Amino acid sequence: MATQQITIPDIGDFDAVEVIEILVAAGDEVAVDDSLVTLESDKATMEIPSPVAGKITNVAISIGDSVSEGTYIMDVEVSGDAAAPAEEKPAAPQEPAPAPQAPAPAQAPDSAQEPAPQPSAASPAAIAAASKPVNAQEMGASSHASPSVRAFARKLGVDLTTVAGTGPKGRIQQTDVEAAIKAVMSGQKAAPGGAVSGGMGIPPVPEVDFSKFGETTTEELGRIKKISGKFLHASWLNVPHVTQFDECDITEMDQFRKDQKAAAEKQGIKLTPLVFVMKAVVKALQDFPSFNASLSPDGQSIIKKHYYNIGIAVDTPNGLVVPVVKDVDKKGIYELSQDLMEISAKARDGKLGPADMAGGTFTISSLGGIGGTQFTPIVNAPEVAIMGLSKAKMQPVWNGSEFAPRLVMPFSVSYDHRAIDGAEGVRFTTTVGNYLSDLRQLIL
Ligand code: CAO
Repeated sequence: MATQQITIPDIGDFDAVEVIEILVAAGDEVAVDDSLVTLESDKATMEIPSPVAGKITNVAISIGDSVSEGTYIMDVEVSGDAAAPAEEKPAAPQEPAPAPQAPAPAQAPDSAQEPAPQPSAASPAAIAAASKPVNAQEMGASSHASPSVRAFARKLGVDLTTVAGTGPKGRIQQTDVEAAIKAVMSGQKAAPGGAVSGGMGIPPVPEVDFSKFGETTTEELGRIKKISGKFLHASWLNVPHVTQFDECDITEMDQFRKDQKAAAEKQGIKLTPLVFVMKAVVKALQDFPSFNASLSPDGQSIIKKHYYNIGIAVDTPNGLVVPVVKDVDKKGIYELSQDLMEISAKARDGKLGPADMAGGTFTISSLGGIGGTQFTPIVNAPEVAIMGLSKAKMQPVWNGSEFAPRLVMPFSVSYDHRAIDGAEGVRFTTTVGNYLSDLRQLIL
């Protein structure tokens, strides 16, 4: 066994660089390329790897020392054949000097290569990362940590900008990263500005004192907004959404609606396009059962429902509610209009009970009475799809020989991509559009 003196290899243009971390102690076994010490200049942090495998027998430097190329830092009792006569090259590393690891600019691509930790309600590591998206340069600029600590943090998905360093000059050490993870696991996660991640594993929005910029007033959110907000948030985070946009020609449908309007009014019923859409949607749901379904909680099965209860998003002074019209497949246009009028009135009067809002299989959100061209509704999970209706407009449409005035309604369907493929998504919207363009198909 030969003892080899380890010296600082060629570290480029750096001279008199401070030792900020000693990563080994006498008695430790090291392999080739294991990091021995961390150096920090005013421009970069770098780790010095071991050129040989063996056992550390002496550490000749202390934290805070200044070192340059050739400075003797420690002795290694070289194991096996890797041993080389130390006296041959007493003042230099045995092997061609490995380049110091990652001075600052090199850290950026290193961090950038690894995908940023994905927020996940289920992953404690991702919760630890909760703060703001990790930007490699930002990390380099704002967090004081050695490459090995950065690598450790990256491995566990911890954003170093959220970790308080307890080392010299606020340097973040491995123990700080471990403490940050423990804090998250025990529910004490503190993010910058005192904001709390809410356990959702997503970066919190920074807290801002808006009154610094002008006068403000603070109003508490209404009860319904608070409740629906939680559901929307959960759906937004859990459901991989895709929104398919489409449009359909409802000229004939609307003519039929107008033809029926007077008769309907005599029965106290207001016919709007929505009820026709409900019927067309249910027919399409029968053609595409994956849209009238839910995923099992473990995500391994799809539960197809053989009943057709359509939730209708209703705008009320207190917020959004989604009462459910039951058995739409078994009801005619008048009965559906009656149901719709009743639940809308109940919703606006704040008189909906839990049973009125339970059991939906698919939701429609209609903004067509207000305006807009297209929007991306949020799936009403655990349902897997939702339709958004926008305002129909008269448009010139080419019919093969001339432009004809047609009433065209834009609509969209957002769906859970785990349950529904893109091709299925557009087949569904095309089918709904075809039914709405020619209502006769609904009786086939
Ligand atoms: N294109 C053109 N006109 C439309 C239309 C469309 N897609 N949809 C409705 N209209 C017309 C109706 O025909 C009616 O006009 P007339 O009085 O001349 O017949 C007018 O717009 C108003 O309709 P309405 O909104 O009262 O009735 P509706 O059946 O279309 O909708 C309801 C009922 C409860 C869905 C609706 O009142 C509502 O609350 N919509 C908002 C839903 C919402 O907020 N969704 C957002 C959820 S995400 O935040």
